[in-house]
Amino acid sequence: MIDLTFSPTFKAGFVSILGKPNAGKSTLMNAILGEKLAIVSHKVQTTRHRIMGIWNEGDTQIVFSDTPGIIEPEYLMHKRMMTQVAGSVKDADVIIFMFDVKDDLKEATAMLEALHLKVPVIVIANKIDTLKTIHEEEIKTAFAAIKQCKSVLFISALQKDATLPLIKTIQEQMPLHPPYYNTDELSDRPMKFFVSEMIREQLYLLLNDELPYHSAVLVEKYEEKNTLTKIVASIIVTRETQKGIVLGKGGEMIKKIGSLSREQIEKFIDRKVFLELHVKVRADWRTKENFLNEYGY
Ligand SMILES: Nc1nc2c(ncn2[C@@H]2O[C@H](COP(=O)(O)OP(=O)(O)OP(=O)(O)O)[C@@H](O)[C@H]2O)c(=O)[nH]1
Ligand SMILES: [Mg+2]
Repeated sequence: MIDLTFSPTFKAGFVSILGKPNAGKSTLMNAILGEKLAIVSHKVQTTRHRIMGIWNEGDTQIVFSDTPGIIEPEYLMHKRMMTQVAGSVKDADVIIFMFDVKDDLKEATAMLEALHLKVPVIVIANKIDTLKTIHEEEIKTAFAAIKQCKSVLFISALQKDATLPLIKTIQEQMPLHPPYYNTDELSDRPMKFFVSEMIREQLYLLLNDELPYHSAVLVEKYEEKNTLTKIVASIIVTRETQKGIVLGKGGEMIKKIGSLSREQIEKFIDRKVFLELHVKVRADWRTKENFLNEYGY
């Protein structure tokens, strides 16, 4: 139910965060919301879904969408990821275009231009903590040449305070509109989704090379018991050899994945969790409609 007691001066709108993989989009959304909604890793293509994070304060509601990094799709799952990006662009009142300040500037402006955006764009040069000198004027001039570009901000998404000027800039662009979601809601996604993401995050953090890219997580059971929440989930991989790696010697790896995921889930839901993990092999799940549908892509 939407709260209808909002004032006529209420502002609300959708803001999509776009950019290359690993730019820091999920880190930024988490910093803005002060809550870890989106998983983060040092690897590219961590985010696979559009995840809404709802920012409420006073007479403003900003519905952020974290999105998968923009890539040239190589298989069906990638195509579905890019469909999520396109959907978030269609809804947006404002776009945040984020790039790593170490990235090639020409490539970054070319990517933004290729998106042919119709709404105001706020450009964020992220990870300023990683460079000694930043050529701010050169970057500003390059983006000023793009019509929709309203401003360029230089931040480090790792620092929470960094998001304050951004919020102010977005607020100026928000249209008068009643809230889209209840003002106490934080996301559009159900708990099961966050649970599967928190397990997937551990795969990105603990497993090397290709494995995270061949994996999906499916929550099979989510039951609230009296004193704890019981969760049964499956880690899906594409080959038997990968199953062996996920299990590890004597089951060491799956134990580690399980206990680290459980810690994260307990922190998130503020309850004790019993987590049971299984590993399943589904060859080519990333290219098969039925599996992608089943796994939420
Ligand atoms: N040094 C530094 N690292 C950052 C900053 N912002 C993000 N990172 C790191 O960059 C890596 C990628 O961050 P993510 O937030 O997962 O990036 P993303 O754009 O969501 O990536 P995809 O989901 O793959 O598209 C992580 O290791 C972050 O900790 C920053 O301002 N400074
Ligand atoms: Mg991400």
